[in-house]
Amino acid sequence: MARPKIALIGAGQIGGTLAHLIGLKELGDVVLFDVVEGVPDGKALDLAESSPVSGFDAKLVGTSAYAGIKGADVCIVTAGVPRKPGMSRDDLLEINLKVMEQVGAGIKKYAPKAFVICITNPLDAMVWALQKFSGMPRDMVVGMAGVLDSARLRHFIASEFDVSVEDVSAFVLGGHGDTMVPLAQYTTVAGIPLPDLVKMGWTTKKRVDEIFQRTRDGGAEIVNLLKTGSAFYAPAASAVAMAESYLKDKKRVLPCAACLKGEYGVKDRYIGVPVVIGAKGIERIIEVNLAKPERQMFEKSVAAVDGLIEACQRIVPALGK
Ligand code: A3D
Repeated sequence: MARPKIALIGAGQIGGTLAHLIGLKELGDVVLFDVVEGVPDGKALDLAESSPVSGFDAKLVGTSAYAGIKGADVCIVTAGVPRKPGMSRDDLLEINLKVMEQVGAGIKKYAPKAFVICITNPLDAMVWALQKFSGMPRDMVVGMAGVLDSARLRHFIASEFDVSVEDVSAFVLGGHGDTMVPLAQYTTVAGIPLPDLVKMGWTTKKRVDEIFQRTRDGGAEIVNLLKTGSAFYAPAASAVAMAESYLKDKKRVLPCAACLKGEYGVKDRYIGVPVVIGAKGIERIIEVNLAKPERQMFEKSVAAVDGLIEACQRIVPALGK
């Protein structure tokens, strides 16, 4: 069977890291696409030259022509600009919306059957716009944010308790921004929920709240340290987990920005919720019970995403139809 074709639209920090991880995991052949000529070709060649040493087989090519993504099975979109210190994700909206218009048209024309993972910020609005611009089925267009936000929380919890990250699971729901909602009762160490660990004296409620806030600020913490650009290793690893679940029909349960059709009382909005990703794309949206304070935080998060969607519709009125 031929290897799957994975198109990476945007060959910057995340795009290059994605290509490397996809090669190392032998998930498929990679096409790196970018508007800056030479960069995708240079990264593809450099990575291809690493393959004999690392011991993986994958065809890696670069292109600045959308025809290069023809027939891709998966498209991962990072095209656009990242934020700088002092900027919020929402400050990127106008410029990245124009980029989504071009990317949506390119995917529609050359890879209409692909499973599309959007990473470009502000995530919940960009993935919504990308689905509209591409006209692709909603269950085949998904946003990466929850896997990353949950991974940050898992890392912080594992460090706090000095236990393996493998034994920590966590769910961070809602929009990918300051209003994201970490769920204490669904954050567990070897199945023991966080509130029980507080009762057992492993930590305090105050400390849990600090860790939750650090998770919400996780992106900004890295932006402030790097000074130029934003996080890329963990975002790339998170998107690869989603692509792998689709390509191998693993049916993993992952928090992703999915287009809701009434679940959680939300319609026609992309928002972070647990989903099952398999060969049919988003195969199921899981509606978990939210306690009152979490439900209120979730609704605040949805309202923040609504504000971004309205801004998109003001810039491109056709999106309002
Ligand atoms: P960067 O290294 O700047 O790469 C972006 C690439 O997009 C550059 O190589 C650009 O040349 C390219 N590009 C710009 N316009 C176009 C276009 N019209 N068509 C094709 N390519 C284009 O950024 P990055 O890789 O660090 O981040 C990419 C995006 O991901 C940014 O919007 C970030 O804010 C976002 N991001 C999201 C998360 C989430 O968790 C959702 C995390 C980290 C970064």
